[in-house]
Amino acid sequence: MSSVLSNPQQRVVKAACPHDCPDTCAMHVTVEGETRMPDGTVLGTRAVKVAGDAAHPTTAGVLCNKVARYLERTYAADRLLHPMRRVGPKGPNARFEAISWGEALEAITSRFKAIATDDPQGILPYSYAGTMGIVQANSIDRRFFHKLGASLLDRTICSNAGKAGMDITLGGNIGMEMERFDEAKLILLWGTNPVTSSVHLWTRVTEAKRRGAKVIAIDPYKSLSAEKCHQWLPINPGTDAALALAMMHVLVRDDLLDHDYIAKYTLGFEQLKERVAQWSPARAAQITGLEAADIESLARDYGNARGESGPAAIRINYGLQRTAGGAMSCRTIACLPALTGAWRHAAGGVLLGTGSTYPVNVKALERPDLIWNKPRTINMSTLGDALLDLKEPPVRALYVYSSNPAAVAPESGKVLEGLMREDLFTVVHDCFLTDTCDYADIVLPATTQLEHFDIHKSYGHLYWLVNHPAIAPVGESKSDSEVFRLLAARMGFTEPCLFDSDEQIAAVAIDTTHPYNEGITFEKLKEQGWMRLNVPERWMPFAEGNFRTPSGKCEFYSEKARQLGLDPLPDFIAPRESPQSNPALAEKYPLMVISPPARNFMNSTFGNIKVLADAEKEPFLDMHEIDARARGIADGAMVRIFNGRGAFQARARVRNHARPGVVAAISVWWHKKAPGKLNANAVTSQALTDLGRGPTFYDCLVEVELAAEASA
Ligand SMILES: Nc1nc2c(c(=O)[nH]1)N[C@H]1C(S)=C(S)[C@@H](COP(=O)(O)OP(=O)(O)OC[C@H]3O[C@@H](n4cnc5c(=O)[nH]c(N)nc54)[C@H](O)[C@@H]3O)O[C@H]1N2
Ligand SMILES: Nc1nc2c(c(=O)[nH]1)N[C@H]1C(S)=C(S)[C@@H](COP(=O)(O)OP(=O)(O)OC[C@H]3O[C@@H](n4cnc5c(=O)[nH]c(N)nc54)[C@H](O)[C@@H]3O)O[C@H]1N2
Ligand code: SF4
Ligand SMILES: [Mo]
Repeated sequence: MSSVLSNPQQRVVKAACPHDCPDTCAMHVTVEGETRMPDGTVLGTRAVKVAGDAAHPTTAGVLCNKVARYLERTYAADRLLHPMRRVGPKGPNARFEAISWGEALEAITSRFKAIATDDPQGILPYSYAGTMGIVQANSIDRRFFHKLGASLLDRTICSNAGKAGMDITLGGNIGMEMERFDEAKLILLWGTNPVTSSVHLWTRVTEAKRRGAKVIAIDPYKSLSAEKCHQWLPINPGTDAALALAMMHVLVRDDLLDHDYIAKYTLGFEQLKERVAQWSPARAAQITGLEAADIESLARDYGNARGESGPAAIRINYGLQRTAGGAMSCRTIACLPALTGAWRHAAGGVLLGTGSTYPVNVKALERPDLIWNKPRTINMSTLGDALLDLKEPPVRALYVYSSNPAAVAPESGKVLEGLMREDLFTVVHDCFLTDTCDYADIVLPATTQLEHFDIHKSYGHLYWLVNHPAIAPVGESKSDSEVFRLLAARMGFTEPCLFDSDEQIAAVAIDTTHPYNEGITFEKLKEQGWMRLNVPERWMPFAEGNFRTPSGKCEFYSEKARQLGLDPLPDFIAPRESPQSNPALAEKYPLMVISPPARNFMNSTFGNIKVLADAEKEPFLDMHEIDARARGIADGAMVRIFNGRGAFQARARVRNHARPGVVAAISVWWHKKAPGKLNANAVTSQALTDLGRGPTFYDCLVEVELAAEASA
C-alpha cells in the first residue's frame, strides 16, 4: 500500500515498528525504484528513509533514536545474507560457510524427521519478540511445531509475572492508555524508565509536568527518567509491594478513600483493611530502605490527587516484576486506584499493558487443535536447565527465531554450556550473527520489518497496525512465515493452514465478532495503516467496575489466588537474594545487581549497530560511592561482578545513581562485544517468580572487585 510523493521516483509505504516496545509506532518508509517479485507484486528497490507517522496519535511523527537508525540495521554490512552451516567447533570462535536454501532446509528437516521417529518432543522451538508481528512471530510457527509434535515453549521471559499479578486484581492486563497521561495531576513512574523504554509515554509525562503535574519515580536506580522527576524514591529492589501496602495503610488510616467506588466495584475491602493495618510506614521503611516520612508523603500525594487535584496515573512496568514476588508487587499496586476511585477518570488508574484489550483470534492463528501428542511444556526462562537436565527425552534440536537466548536468558553459564552440547542440533534464524548463532549448526538469514508483511497490536496503546513490505528481501533472506511454509512442505505435511499466505494469516487475526473490533476490517487496515480499537475516545475501562475478575469487581480479596495456594490478599514477598532476606548469601555477595535496558539497544537487538553501540560506549556498572570506596574502586575502573553462578566485567561509573547496596549494569550487551566476552546474565539466576513462571533477573546478589583491565 503506497502513495506517490512529489519526487516521482519515491513512494511511501505504511509500516509498523516491530520491536518489543509499548509504543508500537506507525512508520512511513520511503522507497525508490521498483523491484518486481516472483508473485507479480512490486516493491521498492531501496529504502531511503524511515519516519514516524505524524497522523498516528501516539507516534506523532517521531521514532526513537534506535529505530530512526533502522536503515543502518537493514543495510548493515554484517547483515546475514545467506544460509550457513557451521564448520569447526561450536562456541565464540565458530566459523561458517554459505550453503543454499535447499541444503539448509534439507539439513533441518532430515534431522527433525530422525528425532520425530523417536519422539518429536526432543525438538524445542525458542522464540520471543525480535519481531512482535502476529504473522511472523505468533501464528504459522506455532502451527508448524504443533503439527510436528515438538515440545511447547512457555514464553515467560518478559511479562508473565506482571500479567499474572494484574489478572488477580483486575482480571487481565488492561489499564488506562498512554495517550491520557498528559492530563494526570500526579504521575508515579514505578519501576519504569520511559525515557529509555517508552519515549512516547515520556512525551505525555513531560506535557503533564508542563501543566503542573507532580512526577515521582520509584526506582532503585536514578534512571534517565528518574533524574527528570520532581522526586526520586530509591527503593530496594523487589520491595514494591511493601511500599504499596504502606500507602494503603495511610489511605485507610487518613480516610483518603472513594467509599462509593469501593462499595460498588471492589471485593474484600474489610479484609484488605485488616491486612494493611499491619503495614505502617515505619515497617515498610525498614524493608524498602525509604524514609517513613517519604512513604507518608507519597501516600498523601496519592490520596489527595482527587477532584481538582487529580487524577493520579501510575505507570508500572516490567522492572518491578523481575524479583521473587514480582506478580505480588503488580497485584498489590493495582489495588491503589480502586481505593481512591482514580479509575473514574481517563487519566487515572494504572497501566502495565494494554495487550489484553485486543480481541485476537489466537486459536485461528496458532491452531492448537493440530497438537496430537500432549507435548510437554518447557519454560524459556530456564533454558539452561532444560538443555542440561532434561532426560525424557533430552532436547535434541533447538530452533531459535526472533530471540537471542545466549545473551538474554538468565544464568548464561548454563545456557552456553547447554548450547555447547555436541549432540544438540541448533538452528538460528536471525538477521545477524548473534551470540546464539555461534552455537548453531545451521544459520538462516531473516528479513527485517522492511522486507515482510505483518500486522501488529500494541501493549501500550489501542490501535491495530499493518506493516507492508517496502523492499525485496536483502540477500537471500527469508521471513519466518516463508521458512515455516518451506519446512512444512519438506516435512511432507499437507494441512492447508501450514501454507496460508501472510495475508491469509493476518486476515483471521482480528476477531470481528467482538465489539472492540467493530468496524475494523483487514482490508481497511491495509489501506489506512492503523485503526483504533472501537473503544471510546476517552477510554476508562473500570470507571463503572466491569473488571474481568470472576466477581466482576476489583478483587482485593481473590478466591482465585487462594485456590492457587497463594495469599488471597495482597502481601509482600521478599526477594530471594537480598541482604535482608538472605543474610548468609549476602555475606559473600553483599550487593544487589539490576540490569535494566540500555537506551540505544532493544534488549540485545541493535547491539551490533555501530552508531548505537558507540552511543552506549561500553558496558557500565553504576555504583554508589559508599560501595565503591569500600572496595577501592574509582570512577572509570574496570570491575569484575561475580557470584556463585558466574562473573562479568564492566566499567565502574561512580556517580550515585544506584542507591547504596545496589549496582546497575545497563544491558543487554552481546557477550561477544563485552569485555571478558560475558554480559550481565552471567550472574543472573533461573529462579522463577511467585506467579507466571517469570524470570528474576533483578533478584541477584553479587560482589564487585577491581578487575585487571580486560582485553575486549
Ligand atoms: N531502549 C530500550 N527500550 C526498551 C527495551 C530496551 O532494551 N531498550 N526493552 C523493551 C522491553 S522487552 C521491555 S520488557 C520494556 C521494559 O520497560 P521497563 O520495565 O519500563 O524497563 P526500564 O525502562 O528499564 O525500567 C525499569 C526500571 O525499573 C527499575 N527497577 C529494577 N528493579 C526494580 C524494582 O525491584 N523495583 C522498582 N520499583 N524498580 C526497579 C530499573 O532500575 C529501571 O529503571 O522496555 C522495552 N523498551
Ligand atoms: N539481564 C537482563 N536480561 C534480560 C532483560 C533484562 O532487563 N536484563 N530483559 C529481558 C526481556 S524484558 C526480554 S523481552 C528478553 C528479550 O529477549 P529477545 O526477545 O530474545 O530479544 P532480543 O535480544 O532483542 O533478540 C531478538 C532477536 O531477534 C532477531 N529478529 C528481529 N526480527 C526478526 C525476525 O523477523 N525474524 C527472526 N527470525 N529474527 C528476528 C533480532 O535480530 C535479535 O537477534 O530479554 C530479557 N533479558
Ligand atoms: S519508540 Fe518503540 S515502537 Fe517506537 S520506533 Fe522506537 S522501538 Fe519502535
Ligand atoms: Mo521485555
